[in-house]
Parts: sequence; C-alpha cells; structure tokens
Amino acid sequence: MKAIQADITTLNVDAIVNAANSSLLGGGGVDGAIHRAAGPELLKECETLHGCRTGDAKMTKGYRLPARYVIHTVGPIWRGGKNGEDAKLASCYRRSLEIAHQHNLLSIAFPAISTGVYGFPAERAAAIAVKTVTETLKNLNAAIDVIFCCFSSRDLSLYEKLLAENR
Ligand code: AR6
Repeated sequence: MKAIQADITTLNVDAIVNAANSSLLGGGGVDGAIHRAAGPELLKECETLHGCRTGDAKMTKGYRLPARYVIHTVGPIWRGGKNGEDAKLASCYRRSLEIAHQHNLLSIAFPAISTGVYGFPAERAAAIAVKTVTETLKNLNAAIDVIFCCFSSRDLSLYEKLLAENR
C-alpha cells in the first residue's frame, strides 16, 4: 500500500477505480477524466452494465487508458454521516478489491471515493479507505499492490500519515 499524488488516468496499473454514479454513464470529477482518457468505447461498455448500486462495483476494460481495466464503484453521497455513509464507503473499497482478486489482478489504484462532488469529509474517508483495504487484503489473503491516488497534496499528506500509523 502506498499513496502518491497523480492524475489516476496516467497510471500504468492493472486496474484503476472510478468514483462513478449509479448510472455508470459518466459525470464530472475523476469519472469525467477517466471517460475522456479511455475514449468513447468505455461509455459503450458501461451502457451494457445497467448501472450499479451504491457500495458495489463493476469492471470494464480500460480501452485507451494505460490501465488494463476500470473498476467502477459508486460511493455514498454525504448526508451528515448517520445514513450508513461509512459502511457504504467501506463497501466500495472491499468490492473493488474482491473483483480485482477474482480476476487475478496484481495492482490497483483508488481515487479518494466520495470526497469530491459527493461531499464525504476527506480525513474520515481516508481512514476508512486505509482500514478497509488493510482488512480486505488480509481476508482475501491477496498480494495486490494498492495505490491511493491523491489529486491534492492535502490528500496525500492525510494518506501518508495514516499509512505511517498503520505500519
Ligand atoms: N485523478 C485522481 N483523482 C481525481 C481526479 C483525477 N484525474 N480528478 C478528480 N479527482 P469526485 P465523488 C479526485 O467528485 O465525490 C462524478 O460526477 C477529487 O479531487 O470525482 O465520488 C460522478 O459521476 C476527489 O478527491 O467523485 C458522480 O456523480 C476524488 O477524486 C460524482 O462525481 C473524488 O471526487 C461522484 O462524486
């Protein structure tokens, strides 16, 4: 597990995770960036998936991206924290890793799911991300290289602090 500051669309990994919405038909933020970089074939494949529930994930090919696959997950919209947001966010990380493991993928990069347009507090989300990934890798007995891909330097320092505490 490591954290880096980068544009996730540039990463040469087996899979990048998309912070999508339940339609899986594109949007702004990291979702928009991934669709632009992957090209129109990505939307075509997404149209065959018939959406995705909050907390779940579905995989497509990566098309023009350096990443081989995109795992699309739907984070919760922040509504104050008492509406199951933590569990739904944890489920996004867990389901994405389960799918990567099922397909024998060895590297995966996550954006900070739900912390943009969906308003989830960044620090709370990062703690859930690190904890859930640690637990899931252990439960799956999987040696997947996990990258937390931070867009801002502020997010990067949050993750670096958590990962240092986790060692
Ligand atoms: N690479 C890495 N991280 C990025 C990139 C990038 N190219 N672009 C943005 N981020 P958001 P959400 C960071 O809003 O909160 C979309 O419209 C960003 O700084 O992309 O889960 C979907 O269609 C933030 O830290 O996703 C949904 O409707 C993080 O990615 C909705 O937004 C997530 O921000 C999902 O909202």
